[in-house]
Amino acid sequence: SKDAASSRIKLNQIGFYPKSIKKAVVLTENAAPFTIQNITKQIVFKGNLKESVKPAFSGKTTYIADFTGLKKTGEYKLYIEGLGYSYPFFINNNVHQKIAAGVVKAYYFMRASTPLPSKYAGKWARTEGHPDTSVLIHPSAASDKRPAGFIISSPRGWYDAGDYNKYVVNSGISTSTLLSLYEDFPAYMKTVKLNIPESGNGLPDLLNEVLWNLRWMLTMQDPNDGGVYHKLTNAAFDKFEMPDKDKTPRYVVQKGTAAALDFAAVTAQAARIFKQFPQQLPGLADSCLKASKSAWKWAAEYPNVAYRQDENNRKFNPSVTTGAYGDNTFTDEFIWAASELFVTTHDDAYLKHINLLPDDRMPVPSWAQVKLLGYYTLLKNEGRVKEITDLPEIKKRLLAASDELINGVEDNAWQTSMTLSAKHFGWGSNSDAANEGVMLLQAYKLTNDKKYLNNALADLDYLLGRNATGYCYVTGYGSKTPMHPHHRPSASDGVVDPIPGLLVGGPNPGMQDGIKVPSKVPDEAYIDDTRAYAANEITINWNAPIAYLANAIEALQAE
Ligand code: 9MR
Repeated sequence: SKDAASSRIKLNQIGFYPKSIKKAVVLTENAAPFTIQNITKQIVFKGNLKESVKPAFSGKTTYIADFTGLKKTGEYKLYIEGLGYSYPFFINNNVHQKIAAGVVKAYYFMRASTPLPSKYAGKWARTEGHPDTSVLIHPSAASDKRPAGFIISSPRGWYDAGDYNKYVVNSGISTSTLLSLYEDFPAYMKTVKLNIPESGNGLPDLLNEVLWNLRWMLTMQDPNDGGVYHKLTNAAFDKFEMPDKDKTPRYVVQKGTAAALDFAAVTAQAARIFKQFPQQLPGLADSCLKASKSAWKWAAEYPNVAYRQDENNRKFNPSVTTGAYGDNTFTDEFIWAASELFVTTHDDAYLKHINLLPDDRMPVPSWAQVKLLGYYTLLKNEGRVKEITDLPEIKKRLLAASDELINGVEDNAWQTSMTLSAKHFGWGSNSDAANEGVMLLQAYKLTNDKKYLNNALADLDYLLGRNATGYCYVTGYGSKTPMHPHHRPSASDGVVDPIPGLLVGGPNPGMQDGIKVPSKVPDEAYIDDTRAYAANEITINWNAPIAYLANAIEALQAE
């Protein structure tokens, strides 16, 4: 129809807050006039496109439609003569509330070891997969007390991604980011209802969901020495089938320093949060802290044990070919775990031998780069940890890195931190966009400077449609949304719609999966294809930062 949405008008397909900056980006040839129309096609706002100073990575010039001046709540479309209408969007005070809850609810759908009844899962109801009550010690993990073939129970947890394995390292940043969301915005997160089996038990639902994974993580520690197994996995990735169909043996593999420290960080953080709920969870905080301390002790004794899958596969049977999450540098993990343990215990022994400023790099967090998670924790407890002499320098560096992240954003084709550098477009680029937003929110919390909040919101706008492909990258939300994520249940359940609330990896010109993307331009290198795991998979560590970003922005809007 003549009202069909123009693929050349890109905007956040969910919407905008009355008082927030509102921009669409248009691929066109001139600074034409535009209007915003309500559902009865009345014009409520008029403006002119403005040519962006810098072109997009593709070389194309973009045009910005700024309608910040429109503050009236309602449902609208943007219209440009000759191009047509945009997708519809809303302006209202809690415009991201639904999607923000949805990206947290997504974790429920990732639960291992439990059926998902339709009462909570709707049309995506499924039977239980992977009880994991009978897991084998892999030869790479054999010890005197737990020889190869010894059986442990390690149920619960979230499936990592499109696959059905459970990895401690990746669980670390994911679980912690969700815990931080609660820790930083408790009042708002107490209001977020997820309709999960534990709802109504007196705990905030976000924490109920986190507990599903935390309880699994606790079983990944060997009580005999405090060491933590790197992952619980099938020997090989299984077929595209529903989780209950997989009956192949499950193993826990070699212990490692990264797993121990990420585990120590999460359990230390969990200890101080769950301490607030002694009635509902008697003893849990103490168990977490005990587990954290013994994992820390193990890591101090074995400070340099990398998980090297290829090496193990030359030595042990069966070989294990699932995700490696191999990381060989542990400086950042030590900083993170020490920071969490210090803030929880106030025992300065943890920081004593740690150089908090080993280099001047400020990498946006990812599963392998967790230094800033430690910095965030120290900075948000600034008042309580004054004795840390490096703290002013850490704060200075975080603000400088945030400024650097948004330097030149006004001239940028898409007006976001994400699109300022092609370097941001690797495997899981969408999680970098979200983590950039999270970092900007830390800067905002430290300074109250609106430029950080506005740019965090721009990163959310990017993820929800204001980008080169025009996708709202969260399944089940927006008008143009991924239908074929690389996700076994979504592809095997016979339901047309994928499991909702999942952030796909996003543009990645690397094509490590061998699936040709329509364009190798960094921010266009995306395809909505089930096979494309390097661009269209979903994972718990990519959903966590968008969960933080979307909910934090809702919380800050309400303040
Ligand atoms: O997200 C991980 C990415 O940073 C790595 O480059 C990639 C290759 O090692 O692996 C990604 O993690 C995958 C994991 O190994 C297995 N589950 C799916 C994850 C997302 O693709």
